[in-house]
Amino acid sequence: SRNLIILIALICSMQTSMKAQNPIIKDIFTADPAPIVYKNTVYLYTGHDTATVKDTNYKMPDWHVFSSQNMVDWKDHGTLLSPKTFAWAEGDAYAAQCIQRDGKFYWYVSTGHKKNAESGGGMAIGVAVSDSPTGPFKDAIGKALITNEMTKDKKHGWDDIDPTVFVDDDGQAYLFWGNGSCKSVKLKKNMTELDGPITVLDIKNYIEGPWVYKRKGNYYLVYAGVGTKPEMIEYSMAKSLQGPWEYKGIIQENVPNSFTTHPGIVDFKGKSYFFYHNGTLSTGGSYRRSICIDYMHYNQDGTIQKIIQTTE
Ligand code: FUB
Repeated sequence: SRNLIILIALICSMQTSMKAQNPIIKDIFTADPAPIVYKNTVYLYTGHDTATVKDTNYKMPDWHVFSSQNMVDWKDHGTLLSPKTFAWAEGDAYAAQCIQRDGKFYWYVSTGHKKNAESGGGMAIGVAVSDSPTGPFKDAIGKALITNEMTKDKKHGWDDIDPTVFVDDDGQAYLFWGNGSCKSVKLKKNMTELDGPITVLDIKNYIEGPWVYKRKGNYYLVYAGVGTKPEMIEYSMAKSLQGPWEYKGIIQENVPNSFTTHPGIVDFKGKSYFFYHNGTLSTGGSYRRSICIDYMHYNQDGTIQKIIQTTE
């Protein structure tokens, strides 16, 4: 029976060591998670906070990619993209998302636009492309895909941030983005040209950070919402991407020690995972954020159960 006790203790300790600890990345500060699954591996595209504890604004010089086969061990592939990749860009590397289509990886990013003939500045959306999820990535079109000038509901110079791209079952691709309001436009099959007018969606409590996907016939728009300040993760559902979008409530309450949060969602090996960021790493904060993961569960009617933040 002593051997049995030792065996049980061994199994328990193995299970504990298989659990990821939140935040999942501890050696640098990461924000704005955007996961995809490709060939049995999760690739996680992130922003990178480098502000000091005294800074009162973002310092985000580049984007990183991490990968994992078990959601526990994450390999850092390093800095695979920065605003310097785009000749027209300058400033910070805000939220981004990479998706795969027809063997190519398109990494949509929000960053500052230089003042030039194409834009008077402000935040813009660009797209980089690669044959591999870990690069090398290059500017796909040599100019911004969305500039501040192209969107009519200009609330401020940085409303064109936080791109998310979704390809529907019929092959039509859509770009969603925006701070203050959620905007949408169709993309051509080449993923690098707009294919129609920009529309503004009517989404309750929307602030920023949209994440769009489809599951069992329902479209989901998950976003950082107003909740009570700081931000919470809220969501709306629709039967068509053209709407109407029905507000469904809060998925996750505001996160510790950060006034922003940002959703990223994937299904992997039969489970649904919810990625977000908070400020819980020691010396962390609103400009020194860290990515976390928790399980996500759906109800029979497709609505999402509230996610309790864990440290494991
Ligand atoms: O990381 C910079 C900005 O903060 C992102 O673009 C927003 O979504 C918020 O997380």
